[in-house]
Amino acid sequence: MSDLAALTEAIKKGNRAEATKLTKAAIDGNVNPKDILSALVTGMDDVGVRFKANQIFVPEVLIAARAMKESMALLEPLLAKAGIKPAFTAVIGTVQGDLHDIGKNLVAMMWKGANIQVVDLGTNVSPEKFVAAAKEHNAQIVGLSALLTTTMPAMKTTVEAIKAAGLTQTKVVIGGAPITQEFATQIGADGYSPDAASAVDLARKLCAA
Ligand code: B1M
Repeated sequence: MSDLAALTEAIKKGNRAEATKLTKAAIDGNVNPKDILSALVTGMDDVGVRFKANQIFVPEVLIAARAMKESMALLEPLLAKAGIKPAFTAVIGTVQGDLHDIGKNLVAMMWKGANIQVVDLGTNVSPEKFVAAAKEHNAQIVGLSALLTTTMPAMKTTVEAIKAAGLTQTKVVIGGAPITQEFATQIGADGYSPDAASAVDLARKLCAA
């Protein structure tokens, strides 16, 4: 017997033991992998909504993301076998000169939770490395994070490098404590997101277009 509603609840609560148990039960019960994935994503979507509304905070998001990750590890072989692919691919990193990665990691986790394939380049990432990874992985979206006012110019350089490389279909989204929509517009980024949950909405919006 499988219970997808309970699986969604387990993700919402970040109960990884329950989430993996229910994922295994669903797999053993031959539930369509797509439906299992949908139950997991619904749980993470709810986490995103509550995080945006300041009803929960970073630790709860990390705990839910860990439950999601462990369930996904069980599900991934089945998804691959069934030919179910992630919605799209994103490359993410903290820009050159900047070593802050907590916010960037949150965005990466939320994107993964939304069934987006994420290539995480880490911190202190040069514009050239972003371009090379976007090309290599055929990324629909590139996410740049910066926490320092002194590294904000590296976002501009990276946006310019992506455009100069001819990656006109690749959307660039930016975020981080000192970043604003005004700055995003000024440097020609395709979008700005104030938090990790909104970054999911933004990626879905930009990549559905
Ligand atoms: Co640093 N640091 N730090 N730091 N640090 C800040 C950012 C600072 C504001 C502290 C202060 O002075 N009050 C200040 C920056 C000042 C400025 O530029 N205006 C600062 C400084 C000055 C520095 C150093 C220069 C200090 C020094 O050495 N003299 C140095 C720089 C090192 C470097 O990067 N080259 C430095 C170092 C460090 C540590 C290594 C000690 C550590 C980082 C550890 C790590 O990341 N692994 C650290 C930390 C922890 C902080 C604070 C305290 C917390 C940052 C954080 O993780 N917040 C920070 C002060 C503060 O913010 N209160 C500070 C939690 C995280 C969840 O939030 O990253 O904003 P945040 O992410 C949010 C949103 O911004 C958004 O989503 C997340 C939430 O949902 N978001 C995105 C982030 N990226 C996004 C990308 C998106 C979309 C949304 O799309 C792609």
